[in-house]
Amino acid sequence: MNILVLSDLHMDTCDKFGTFQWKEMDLIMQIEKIRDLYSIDKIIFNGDTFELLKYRFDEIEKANPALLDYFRDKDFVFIKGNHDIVNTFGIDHFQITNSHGQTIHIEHGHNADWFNGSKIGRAIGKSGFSLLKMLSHSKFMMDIYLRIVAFNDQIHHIPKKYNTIKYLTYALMLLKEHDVVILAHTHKLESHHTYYLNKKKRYLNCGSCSMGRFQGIIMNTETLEYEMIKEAREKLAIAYKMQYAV
Ligand SMILES: [Mn+2]
Repeated sequence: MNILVLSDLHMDTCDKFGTFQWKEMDLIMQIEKIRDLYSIDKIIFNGDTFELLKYRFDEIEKANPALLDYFRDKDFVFIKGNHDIVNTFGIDHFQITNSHGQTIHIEHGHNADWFNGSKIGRAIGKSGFSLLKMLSHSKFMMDIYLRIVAFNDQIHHIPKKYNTIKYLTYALMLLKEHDVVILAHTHKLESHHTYYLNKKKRYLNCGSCSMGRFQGIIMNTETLEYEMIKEAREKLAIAYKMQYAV
């Protein structure tokens, strides 16, 4: 089976504060192109598909109706990330065992963070998210919350992608049990190989499809051979211009 793992689309309403920066039909065509080219059997969205910490789901849906339809029609797998945890659909992780008994473990990776990965952090996060869930029923309260998040975003943070060792450490722990671990969350494409008890281990990070980029991992689940896709938005724009003469 060939799988395509994509993540961190951070789908939003495509306003000036958003980081999705995809025209929905362009993204659908890009996914379909890869699906045909590599004979993909399953497409796995490894978390943060939706930017639900800044936008309401119905707002995102209204701005991207074709993409939401596309997601519903096809046999896609959705894994939860920290930005779409308030969403009701999506699973915590996804595992595949091939005919050799090798396992591929796919999860978003935010459990490596203190906030999401420790008992206290999780408790705070859990109550925060249940509060958010309650708020999301009230448009008025949600609007206030979204304004606070937008303000908080302007305060400088070191992005996760500049400190990825934490996630590599977390992946190494998972690799004691699994042959392949695919995380996301850092927005950095990565691949590392190592050996444990005479078995080859692979940690991959599928990068991000936000900001109009197209990054991901294609893997043959039997041979564990993989390819990393990295297409810059400029290159994609040129390809579309040539293909559709726009
Ligand atoms: Mn994330």
